Amino acid sequence: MSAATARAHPNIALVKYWGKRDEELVLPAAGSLSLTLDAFPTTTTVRLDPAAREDSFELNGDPAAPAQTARVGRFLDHVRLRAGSAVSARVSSVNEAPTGAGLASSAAGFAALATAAASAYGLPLDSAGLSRLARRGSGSAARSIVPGLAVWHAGDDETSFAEPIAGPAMRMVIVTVDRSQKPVSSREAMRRTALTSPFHGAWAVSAESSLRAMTAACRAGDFTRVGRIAESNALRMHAVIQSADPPIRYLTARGTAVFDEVEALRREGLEAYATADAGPNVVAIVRPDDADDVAARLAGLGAVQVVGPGPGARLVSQEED
Ligand code: 2P0
Repeated sequence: MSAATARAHPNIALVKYWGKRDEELVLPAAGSLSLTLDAFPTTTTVRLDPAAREDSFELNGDPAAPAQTARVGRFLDHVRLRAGSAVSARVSSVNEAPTGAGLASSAAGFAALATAAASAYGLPLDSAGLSRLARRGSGSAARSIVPGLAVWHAGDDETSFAEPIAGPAMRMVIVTVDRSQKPVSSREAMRRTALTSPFHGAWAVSAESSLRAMTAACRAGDFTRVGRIAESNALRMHAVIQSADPPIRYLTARGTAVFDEVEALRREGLEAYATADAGPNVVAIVRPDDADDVAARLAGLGAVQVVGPGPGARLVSQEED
């Protein structure tokens, strides 16, 4: 019986992915760029089980919810189609992200699952191939295949994968202001935004131009430009999300207070920029030497944690018959 275990980490985007050009292939409306973190890994084992009639999925020691199990099963169907296999699998996953911090992400989950499943089903894939495969599970997972800074090209099915890009040294200060479940999933909110926001087209055009500017800023090692573009891009994403009908507001007053404090820090000469994903929590982007000072200043607004660049997805172990 073939089995493989892989580990992957979540990522935080500096240019956000919001909206799909193709739902089936998970092709994004625009490219994006992120930092894979050195914290909160997901470790996933895929064990082929010829005796099993269907796939099973256990998360942190308990059977996962039916919708999650079905999503894992659909991903494995795609792997089996490519591998020419009809064998079911037992999947078990351990996620080390604190509940509700917004980091128990599908990015780390599907990057680990893609890496483990490719090995267990005998699909020999390089990093670009694994990134394309992970993308089919969850778009942002394409980026968690890659260590550190990753640029995910919008591309087509063949060319839409993430690859590493050099950039300035940075740390992120995660400020968790609210641990409750988000009201609307990213997938559903993206769909609603694309279908109902009058600004969606402008968002996609602006995201591509932010990505070009961000790529140049990364290559130049220009922390200030990276931070400015990231903050502006994050606020534009939240603006387009809020413009959906019915509206979706992920940022709350407590998160906005973190944006305010980050701006106040800049006025004082401590350079930090803010970003936020599809949830209430905010992340400050800082130079490594400033991380502890910024974390101390933001600690009054939520639970803070400093994180840095982390490894790409990798196999931890493999077993063959
Ligand atoms: C990002 N997010 O770039 C953006 C910013 C959330 C806000 O990628 O439908 O879970 O599985 O492809 O990858 C969240 O989207 O969506 C996301 P699917 P995914 O990080």
